Amino acid sequence: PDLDRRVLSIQSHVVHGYVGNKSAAFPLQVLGFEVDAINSVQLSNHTGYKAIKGQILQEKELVELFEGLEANNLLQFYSHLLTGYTGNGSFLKRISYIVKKLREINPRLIYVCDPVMGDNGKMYVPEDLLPIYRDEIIPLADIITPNQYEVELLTEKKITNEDDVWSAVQWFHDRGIETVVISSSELGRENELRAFLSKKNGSRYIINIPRQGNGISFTGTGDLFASLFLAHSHFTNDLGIAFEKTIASLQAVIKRTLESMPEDVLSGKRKVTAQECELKLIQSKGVIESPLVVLKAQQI
Ligand code: PLP
Ligand code: PXL
Repeated sequence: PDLDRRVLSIQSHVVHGYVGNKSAAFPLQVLGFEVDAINSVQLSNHTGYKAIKGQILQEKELVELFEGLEANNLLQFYSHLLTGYTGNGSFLKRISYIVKKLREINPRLIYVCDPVMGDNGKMYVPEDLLPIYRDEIIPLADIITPNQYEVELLTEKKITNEDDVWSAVQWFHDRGIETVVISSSELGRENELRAFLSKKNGSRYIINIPRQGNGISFTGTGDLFASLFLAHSHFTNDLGIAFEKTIASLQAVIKRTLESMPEDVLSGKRKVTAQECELKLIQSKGVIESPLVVLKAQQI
């Protein structure tokens, strides 16, 4: 009965804080999914801190873990594959083998790909990942959740207005992707972000999102977005609703995180530390279980 809710999630692990699997697993579990995590790295903390220590999972080690699952006939249980931050090309290429293998075993497998490459005009993974995402990984995905910058990298076109957005999403649909969600863009009005969703069948939605917290930027929000959207899109065929619930929980987590910040940070007297920006995910369990939708999706 629960066979339809088991995610293989290949993402980062951090000891302290919430990015990658640490950001994705808890919300998925709260929403009723089994999460089988493969940690693509195990680091002390995310890369925004002044020091980073830890280990990177090598492609060969990924293959070993996957072979162990296969040897015990455990691959049959996956309803979803979720991938995020990947730091090296051969590791990423191996993910295309993993998708194909899982889909051979379960033709209904949903692959949610967050093509994590950068944000705000800056790439934070090696450049050789871009053609691998574009040519080998993206065409295998059912759902992708890039941000504006990642869309621009993949399509090799700047996005400056809404028409550009719909041309870009069409580029992805032409490559077979059913659902494209642009998790954030700079196209909103002042102090707003704008997120977009497009289905291959033509349904399109926009949500305008007020910026919270005076330019404080959070890490792990994109990973949280992808996990929430995976879960909510599983429970309804109305992707406008899945989109709204995803944004509702995400905004509530950010609000809860801001509420915990010291006064001198909130008033702008002192620069916020990486640690103070860690998402208050556990404290947000209630709003993950039962999102309260305030920002409505506008259907285009
Ligand atoms: N930060 C905020 C405030 C958001 O509203 C969203 C998405 O809606 C994101 C981050 C996720 O975007 P990204 O993938 O650029 O992290
Ligand atoms: O949220 C993306 C991400 C994933 N994994 C690691 C990171 C980051 C962002 O900084 O450092 C290790």
